[in-house]
Amino acid sequence: MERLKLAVLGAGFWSQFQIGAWSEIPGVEIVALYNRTRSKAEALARKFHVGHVYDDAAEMFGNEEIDFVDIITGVDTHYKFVEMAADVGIKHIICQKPMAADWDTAKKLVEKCRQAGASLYIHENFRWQAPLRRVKDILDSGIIGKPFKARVSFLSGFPVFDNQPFLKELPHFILTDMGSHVLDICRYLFGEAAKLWCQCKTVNREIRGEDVAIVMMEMANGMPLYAEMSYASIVEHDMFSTVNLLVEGEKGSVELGPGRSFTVSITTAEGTHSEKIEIPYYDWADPDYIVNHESGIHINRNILDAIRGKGYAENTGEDNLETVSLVWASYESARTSKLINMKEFS
Ligand code: 89V
Repeated sequence: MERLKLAVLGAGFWSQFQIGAWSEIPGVEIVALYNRTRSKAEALARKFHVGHVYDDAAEMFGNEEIDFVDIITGVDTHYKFVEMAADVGIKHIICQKPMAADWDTAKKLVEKCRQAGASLYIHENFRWQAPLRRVKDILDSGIIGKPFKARVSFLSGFPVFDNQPFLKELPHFILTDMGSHVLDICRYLFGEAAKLWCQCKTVNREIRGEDVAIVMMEMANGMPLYAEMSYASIVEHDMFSTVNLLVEGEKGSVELGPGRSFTVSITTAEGTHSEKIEIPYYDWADPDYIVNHESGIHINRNILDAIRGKGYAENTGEDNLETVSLVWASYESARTSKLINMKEFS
């Protein structure tokens, strides 16, 4: 199989896990690594045997033969690097979530790739977590019947700011960081939302943005869905870095949790059946984030297959824009205390 040439932009906290995930997939060669601070790129390149290192992205694009890029830089630089890649004619561009720091830039970014004829993929990995794939299979199997309500929760007190200090400075934190994941999971499992209402709070006074949000949705099929997310929770079963959920259907229910037990339970009139989803160990992954880091392998494989023309990518820029619209509609609702009709949100 011909190996596709990948250039990675960014050598911060998240890059080591994304590169680790690429290292598990045959058919990819990371030819170059760019980072603003060269020494960080050099250290990561040594660890993963990447041949060329740059601290000038334009120089990298000029020198290297590249089939696709993976942009894992700070959110404020996503547009700049996506644009740069599209302008040099790269046809497959992966960008870390959230794709942009605000709604207008997100729309501009998707439009830029559309005009350039480049396929944009957003690295929205949570929906690829193995326990969530299992829940989706169970829902699709019909065993619990038609779902009539659901709750999706992320409640954690994990010191996320220790590893990613920039999260403390974000003017909008919980919905851009975790909401991107939680709301995308809601879409993955239950389709699009028709209406939503949101309330946000800041509990931790050391951070700039909010760290708690609840989003009440009416899905397009009429089902009510309660989504909650918090980095201020002191709870018995911390959920970092996955979600817990309960879906009730006409013939039973399915539950994921408690906490990070990766246990999926199906309850019907016959009783409850529980199964624990085993997550393999990888030496490049952080055990605290294991289910999250492992999901990177699945999303990367899905994107790679799409690049090779085998199947379709789930996380395209256009698809992810729907998730981003829920994030910003939630902030709008929290700001105005109003119910948002998604058809009117643009
Ligand atoms: O996956 C992420 O977006 C991370 C974390 C789950 C740690 O909040 O920022």
